[in-house]
Amino acid sequence: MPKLFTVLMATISFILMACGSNKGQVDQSSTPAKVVYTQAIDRSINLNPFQEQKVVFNIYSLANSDQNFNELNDSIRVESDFLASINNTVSDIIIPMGTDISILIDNPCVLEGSSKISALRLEVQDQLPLPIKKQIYNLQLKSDRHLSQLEEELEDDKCVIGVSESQTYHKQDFYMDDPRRSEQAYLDLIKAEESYALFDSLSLGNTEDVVVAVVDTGVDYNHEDLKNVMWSNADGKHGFDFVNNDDEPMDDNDHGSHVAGLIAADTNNGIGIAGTAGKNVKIMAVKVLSASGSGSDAANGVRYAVENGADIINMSLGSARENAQMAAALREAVAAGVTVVVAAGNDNKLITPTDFYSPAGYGKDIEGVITVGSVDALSGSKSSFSNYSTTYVEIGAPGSRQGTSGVLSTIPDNRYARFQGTSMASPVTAGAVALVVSSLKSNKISYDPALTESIIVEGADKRSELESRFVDGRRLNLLGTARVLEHVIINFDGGF
Ligand SMILES: [Ca+2]
Ligand SMILES: [Ca+2]
Ligand SMILES: [Ca+2]
Repeated sequence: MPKLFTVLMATISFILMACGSNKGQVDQSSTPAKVVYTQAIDRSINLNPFQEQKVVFNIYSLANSDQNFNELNDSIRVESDFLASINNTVSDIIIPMGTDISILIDNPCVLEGSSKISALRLEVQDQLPLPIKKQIYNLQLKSDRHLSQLEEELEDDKCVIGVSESQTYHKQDFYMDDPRRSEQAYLDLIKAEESYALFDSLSLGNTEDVVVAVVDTGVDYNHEDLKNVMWSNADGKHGFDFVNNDDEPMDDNDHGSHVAGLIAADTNNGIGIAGTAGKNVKIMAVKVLSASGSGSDAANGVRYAVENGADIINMSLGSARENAQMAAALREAVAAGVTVVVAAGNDNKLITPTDFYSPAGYGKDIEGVITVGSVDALSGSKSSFSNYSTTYVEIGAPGSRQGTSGVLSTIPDNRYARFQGTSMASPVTAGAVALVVSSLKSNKISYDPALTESIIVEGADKRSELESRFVDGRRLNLLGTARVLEHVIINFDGGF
């Protein structure tokens, strides 16, 4: 596997960071304007929204999850928050036939025969009452209904406490149907599954997609466990190939596909592995490294990702020298609101101002660029190959597994393989960042990459065995991250 960091003429050649070609133009096609709906009610300060109004739909969630909803409500779409007009607009919104809805019913009231539940009566009566006083009945709306119609229909019914969209919760069997989940010890080390229920609740049931750009050797966008998580532009392309100057960033090395799977392999789909970030992530493939794993277009790749709407960039690559072009691209990315996660390098060396690695060395001084070293998925200690520094390496994450050749992820042609390196630790961390960004966006919290970085590092474990290796001995912990995130969201006073 390549170990050399090659400097070619005036350009810096980056190599991938798994232990283990040429110039393109930036594709200027933009993503479609995002349609944004505000929520019908501010749930962050109203713990019992049904006290205020009987029918409370999460309009934002419906807009994001339901194509039919968007078509029906096309005429009242807006392209920015319309908080001021929400009270006038929301009752015109049509809730489509087939929408899964939950009705909170006063059971004793229904048993007395007092309910009039008009249009919804039959379906509700088909469901047996449980031995509780207030019970949620789940059913589907049998015809399109204006929100105001629904409100009117239910207003007089004393047995109806509240109506909303349904929400499906996922418990510890969240991952059970990814057949190779049991081989992913790295997800256990970072308490991934323990964290998902909290992340879900913090997202208010929303599933806000975030886009993670994998600036790497490309991605096999046809892979069975990746094809459904690929980002696409208006032309149906999944990114760009700076090595061959085309818009098909297919992976001809294996490295980028492995990285992509660690971030966002299609989760709970009955196939292959689970991704660290679960469901709400799209992968943008930005190919800057050739089949041999090197190239000089990494900074171009960063700008492509920023200009095309990525929320997060992962760079599992590096070069052993400072580079002003990369430094500038990183600062621009962060200024544009993009969080960048980079690998620390695999030479088991102390990073210093003179033994400098790019982009890893820039994380120290740029809030929003996170430099990641590797720990072993079983022992939790620093991986033997990982670079280290208690100032430059800001967190450790699993990138190896003792007794095997690494951590399991996707590689081209529907295959799976174990690789090890800080190249693997970085995307595991990028997956964690994706969960944080998804929750912040779902809660309409304006954030910058510095906040994202602080949530990741504050939530990390401080391990004594890593004290001399990484800043504060930090090791990624998703459950800790979710708890810090909860604190941030509860204390956020910017409103919706
Ligand atoms: Ca290509
Ligand atoms: Ca899967
Ligand atoms: Ca940093």
